[in-house]
Amino acid sequence: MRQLNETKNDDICALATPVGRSAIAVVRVSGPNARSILQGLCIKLSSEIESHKAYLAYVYNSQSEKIDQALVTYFQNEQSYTGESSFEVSCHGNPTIVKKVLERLIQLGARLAHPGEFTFRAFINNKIDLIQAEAVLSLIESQSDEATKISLRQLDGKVSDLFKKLESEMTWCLAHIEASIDFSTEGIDIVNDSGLIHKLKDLNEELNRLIEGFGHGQIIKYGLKVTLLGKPNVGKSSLLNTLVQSEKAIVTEIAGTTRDVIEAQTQYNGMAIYISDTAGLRETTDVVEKIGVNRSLAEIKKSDLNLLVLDVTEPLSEDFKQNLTLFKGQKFAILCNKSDLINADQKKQISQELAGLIGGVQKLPGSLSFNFGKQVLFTSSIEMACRNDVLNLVLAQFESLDFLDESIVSSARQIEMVNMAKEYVEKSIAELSSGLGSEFIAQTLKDALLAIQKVLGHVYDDQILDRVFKEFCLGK
Ligand SMILES: Nc1nc2c(ncn2[C@@H]2O[C@H](COP(=O)(O)OP(=O)(O)OP(=O)(O)O)[C@@H](O)[C@H]2O)c(=O)[nH]1
Ligand SMILES: [Mg+2]
Repeated sequence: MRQLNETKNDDICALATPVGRSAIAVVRVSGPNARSILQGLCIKLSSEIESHKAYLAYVYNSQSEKIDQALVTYFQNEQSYTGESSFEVSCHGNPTIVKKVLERLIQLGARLAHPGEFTFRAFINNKIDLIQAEAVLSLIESQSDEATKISLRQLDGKVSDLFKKLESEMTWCLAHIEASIDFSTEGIDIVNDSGLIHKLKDLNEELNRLIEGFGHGQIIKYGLKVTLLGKPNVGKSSLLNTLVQSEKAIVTEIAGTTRDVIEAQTQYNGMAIYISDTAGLRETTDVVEKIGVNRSLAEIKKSDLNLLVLDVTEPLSEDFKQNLTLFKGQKFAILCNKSDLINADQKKQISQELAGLIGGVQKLPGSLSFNFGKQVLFTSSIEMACRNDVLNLVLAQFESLDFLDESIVSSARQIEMVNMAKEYVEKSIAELSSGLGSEFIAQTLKDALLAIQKVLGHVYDDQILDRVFKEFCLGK
């Protein structure tokens, strides 16, 4: 990225559309001499061209021969994507035409741009901050409607506003701590430590919210992973097939049919949901089945949600209690399957029994929190309503995902910095509470502030720029 920084006064050009044949290909040019390069490319174009207006013009080579007829749009300084003088040529999407246009632009003094260089210039010229630069990339790469919405919110500056607020509040706290070091500072009312602690705790809460939101953002971006677990023969594979509407897994009345983890995907309410069917959990001496059971257990930790499946025609066993403890610290729900085989009274009886067992498990130290109404569902894999009922239950465990108007951080770089800021804010709260010297607390807070400034790109170095821009495609 040092290279981009050192050559930021070059005129750059690139094809902005995919390589190959297409109706139209767009070539972009940006740099201090963009206007004169445009005049050199389209020699018949009036020198009076206005910014943001499309002109139909011929594009010429160095021998003044026509290369193509194209639509050209000029963007003057500061009113362009890059923040510098630039233009776009929409020519016919023939690779030989594109090649000739680029050759001509290079003759006229431009050079081929590096990947992400246009967005880099937008950043350097303060058109966007680093959050927005990353949003450009994630918007191009979004794979679902919901993921696109997150990227758009980042691009339009909502997330940046939040970070700017954090930056200004941290600066305020820092100013007050520094003021108490230097008593001669005038014009600042020194707040007491408890006032500062209160403010820092609010900041910490906001950082925590961002960290939690990151988890949700990842789910929206990459889909939700759900695993079906339970004893053999309870109907896990039947449920998988019903949920993904395809005969993915083998179903038989023999206990121990599924040996491997079988994954299939479905879409529901705009969300991608990946469902894993697993080998039934039981003690076994069968070598292959044993491996399968271990794989089932390994899936638990990888899942966003575990669904423990029961067969309602079988008595609730000790196994159930044990299986429930496997989900410590994780989201889970219970499917009481084969409910087509029992009547309403039996359902009621099972519910009561289940509530008692769960109550027992919850009394254990460090136990699971459980909402009976929200986390237990009677299912029948052979009934029509099954798919919707189960998938609604799944999404209900992620209700906060509906808060899409919230600002979500979705890049690994950003969340690393947020975690770092949180660590320092917590440290500064502890330091303030223990009455440590203001000089030390000021240093801790400066580190927190630096982390937030790096997210926005208000402070940056080559390493940060490299991380943000190296993933970009050519022409962006
Ligand atoms: N009546 C009824 N039968 C079901 C239901 N779900 C599954 N079954 C039957 O139960 C048997 C076992 O179903 P599977 O889906 O293979 O069960 P599993 O939990 O995957 O079993 P393993 O792979 O052995 O762990 C099959 O005969 C299914 O047809 C249900 O909701 N109602
Ligand atoms: Mg199975």
